[in-house]
Amino acid sequence: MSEHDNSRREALKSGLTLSAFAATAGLPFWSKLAFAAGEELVPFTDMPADFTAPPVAPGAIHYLDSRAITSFYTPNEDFYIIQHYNQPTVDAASYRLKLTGMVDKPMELSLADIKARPKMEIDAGFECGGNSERLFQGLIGNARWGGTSLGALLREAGVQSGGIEVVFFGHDRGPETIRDINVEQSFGRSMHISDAMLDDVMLAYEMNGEALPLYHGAPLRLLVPGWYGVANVKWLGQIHVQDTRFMGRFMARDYVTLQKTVVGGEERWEERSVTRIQLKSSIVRVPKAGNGHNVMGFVLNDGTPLRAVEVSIDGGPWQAATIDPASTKYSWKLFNYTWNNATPGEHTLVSRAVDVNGKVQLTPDAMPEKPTRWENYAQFPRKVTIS
Ligand SMILES: Nc1nc2c(c(=O)[nH]1)N[C@H]1C(S)=C(S)[C@@H](COP(=O)(O)O)O[C@H]1N2
Ligand SMILES: [Mo]
Repeated sequence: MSEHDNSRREALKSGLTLSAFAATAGLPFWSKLAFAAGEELVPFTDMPADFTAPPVAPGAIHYLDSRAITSFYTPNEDFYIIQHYNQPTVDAASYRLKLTGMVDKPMELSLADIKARPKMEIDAGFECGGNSERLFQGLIGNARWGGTSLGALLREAGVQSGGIEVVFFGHDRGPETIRDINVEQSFGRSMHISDAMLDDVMLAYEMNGEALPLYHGAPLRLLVPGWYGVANVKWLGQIHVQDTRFMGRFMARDYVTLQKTVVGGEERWEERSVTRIQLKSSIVRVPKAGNGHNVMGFVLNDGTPLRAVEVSIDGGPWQAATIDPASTKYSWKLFNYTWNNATPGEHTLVSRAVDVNGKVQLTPDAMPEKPTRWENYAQFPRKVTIS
């Protein structure tokens, strides 16, 4: 089976519609377009001239320069990095994953035990829940993750009745002040048991075919495809099943979206933990292509199949963009729109994603009132100058 057949099959599996395929047939893959030799990028005039991504450094966060996205898989060296405490070095040889709480069979698994379990691999892209226009969407990446099923492990351990919440603790720790009380706290996130049991949730020890790098949670992290990055607990040390909601910082205080909404006919300020990725696309690069231009970007969401990605130039009609056929259910979807006859001067370019349920990525004006900095999924108009 050729590589093309393979990616086509993957994409069909992911539910990309056949018409999206018909549209891409015979066109070069997005990634090949992006790699065109001697490619010249049109400058974004909405971006500071000196905008650069910082080099990866120990203990620091890292974001990428979204103009430089040229491959379906983000190289491990450039994948964004966020941690709220330290970056613990966990010795792989003595590593043990503890499974505790409301299970019939508590466990302690070595890395070898985990690797001996059936292996699964998934392409998944995600962004930090705080990713935004400020960093030109640089807190983002897409990788092939290798690991083993969380649900299968939980089933083997036997979750007891009443066990409704699965909590994931990392090895990283830091000081927290909670109502004037100082404690040293571990990074922790949780999921409802029904989400934790979903087929695609995995304990990942590989990233793009390499051992999981230190900065991304070596030797083991949780990977929840279709969810914001915060769900993917790095340096995973303990999984705990309990019968109450977990109220740690990253579930109950931080990464909580505050949004004005109507609850049973009453207007309320809803406080909601950041979970599934909201439907979002963004233009990130505009290279010259022969006599025309390519308008390139990405789509992320929770894995719901897409109906279309569209681009509008200077407020004109929405035009269908081509989706990279290498895309899979949970990967990011890179897209390209071929822009012909661009006239010299400044132009406004914007993309929007539409899913199979007819959900359309919102304009900034149509976004719900949402004063926190989480979940920035509005359409992002970009400005370029054609010389
Ligand atoms: N243990 C641990 N896991 C963590 C975090 C953390 O601070 N500690 N940060 C989370 C957040 S907020 C994000 S966005 C992702 C980033 O994953 P990456 O650094 O591999 O891109 O990791 C998540 N997992
Ligand atoms: Mo994050």
